[in-house]
Amino acid sequence: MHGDHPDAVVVDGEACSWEQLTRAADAVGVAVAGAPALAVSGTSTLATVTAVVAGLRTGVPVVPVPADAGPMEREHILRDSGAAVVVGDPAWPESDLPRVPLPVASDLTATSGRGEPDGTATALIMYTSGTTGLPKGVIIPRRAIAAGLDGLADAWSWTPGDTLVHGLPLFHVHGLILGVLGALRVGSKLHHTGRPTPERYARAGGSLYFGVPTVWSRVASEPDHAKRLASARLLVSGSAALPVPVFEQLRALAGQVPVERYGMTETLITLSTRADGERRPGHVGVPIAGVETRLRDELGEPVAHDGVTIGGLQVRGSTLFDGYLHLPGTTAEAMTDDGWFVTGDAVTIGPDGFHRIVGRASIDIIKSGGYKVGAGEVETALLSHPSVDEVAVIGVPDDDLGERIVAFVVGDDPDELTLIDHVADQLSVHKRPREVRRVAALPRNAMGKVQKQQLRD
Ligand code: MLC
Ligand code: AMP
Repeated sequence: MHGDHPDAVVVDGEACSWEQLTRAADAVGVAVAGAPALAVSGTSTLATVTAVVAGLRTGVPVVPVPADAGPMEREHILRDSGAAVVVGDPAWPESDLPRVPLPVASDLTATSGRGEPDGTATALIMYTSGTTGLPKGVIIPRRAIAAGLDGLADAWSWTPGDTLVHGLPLFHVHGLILGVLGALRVGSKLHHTGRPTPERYARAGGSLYFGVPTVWSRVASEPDHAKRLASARLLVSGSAALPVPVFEQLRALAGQVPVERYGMTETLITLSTRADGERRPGHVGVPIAGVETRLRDELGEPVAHDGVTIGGLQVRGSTLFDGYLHLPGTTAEAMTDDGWFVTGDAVTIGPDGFHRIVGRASIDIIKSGGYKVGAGEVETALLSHPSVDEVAVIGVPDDDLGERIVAFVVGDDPDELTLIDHVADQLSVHKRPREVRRVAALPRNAMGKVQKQQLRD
């Protein structure tokens, strides 16, 4: 392969060239070809990258399972997705799916000549939380990934000359699609740091860095490490709002004005400030190529693009998903009659086209450390404990995490640690409440609906 490097892909200390990755993936491809979908535990390892590339090259949809998922959440994902094979050998006692342990002995001749599927084929089924119920499978086609990554390469002047550095989980859009498939599509080197600590970011010596705001806030709070990012070309933040003070600290310490971009699992990344344009604190810039946006009020009427009036953001374009798996009704509800996706985010658009994310329409969607958590999911998990009679879960502002999960519980002497562990027994580790507060009663309105805003206040 022209221009290959022995360390083209480095994940938590393990390195390989693109050719080695391709060979390893094609060996897996032989074992999984024809499966309706493959599941992989999204650990931050080269094995995960290999499994994902195998699925893409073979045309088998990939289901990345959160590496820290509790048994109940994992079982739901495995069952709902229809995955018929697991690549790797994770400790999933409840699953009897056949396994393809890695590495597989390479046999390139068996795969040569097979073409990759076209853009309409499903690349990934990624699970995302809603306000209630279990996470939904988001069907992401190959064409959305290609369009989204090409749009970002254009916005960020991302080239094969870059070395991308990040330490984000390999089971969400940010770490996996942007952070792995982006580097592979552009042909830039990838250095995944394992845990995204300020020290590892400082030592990596890359040109392009990705992080969620929690990562950037931790970097900014360690000035010696932050200063070493001065040699980078571009720092990119996304998945939650980057606090303006963190934006300013990065500018002061690293001499870097971060680029902020916005997206969703369903739409991939749709808005960004540009490497060659203005980077304004608190703003996520303009649509990437192939994406259009508009604002609507609750009645579906247009909202002025005056930089002040807040409306519900709707998007359309080439980066959108193909629907929620097995949920045509939910998919239809998420779209307008004229084909726009309703994001649920409250936004202003300025006369200059700059977007500002003001908040979310629903109090029941929490973003903690960049992870999306549905309040209903955590409430259901807590209600299954015998000492809990009633519960309300909210996100409260947190300097480090953006929001932290707090549960208000009415019940028979519930023990805080027991309840937190009870959630972790079912859901992902990061869906655990940080705090459980015992209350005599939940505030309710005349209709009996819990007044979560009052709890937050
Ligand atoms: C956490 N811990 C708890 C706890 N919650 N312990 C007890 N009770 C609780 N309720 C533990 C953790 O397991 C960890 O333990 C320790 O406390 C510190 O946890 P933390 O504060 O969460 O920090 P950390 O583990 O370092 O994680 C921070 C982070 C992580 C930023 C690295 O949140 C992260 O990777 N976020 C990225 C999420 C992401 O990729 N989102 C993208 C979604 S896609 P221990 O033992 O492990 O130290 C998307 C679209 C888009 O949004 O636009 O990109
Ligand atoms: P997810 O479903 O995990 O993909 O999360 C998508 C949500 O993350 C969006 O609907 C936004 O609420 C939030 N989000 C992503 N990027 C940003 C950003 N730059 N600023 C504010 N919120 C963001």
